[in-house]
Amino acid sequence: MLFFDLHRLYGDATGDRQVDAADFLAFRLAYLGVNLATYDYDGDGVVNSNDFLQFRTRFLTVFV
Ligand SMILES: [Ca+2]
Repeated sequence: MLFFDLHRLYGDATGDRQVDAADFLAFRLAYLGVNLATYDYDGDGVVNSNDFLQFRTRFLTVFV
């Protein structure tokens, strides 16, 4: 039997099931215009304070 464990946690760019400092570094790069798709929470084409609010809400969250 195949089992696929998929998860989606906004902010977890590294895919380790937690939103931590490494993800914050990636968010900062997105804020500067690098890799926008990962952190553009509202899909408006920019990473700005609205997206940061969503990131901050999940910061230090662990997906179990
Ligand atoms: Ca956005």
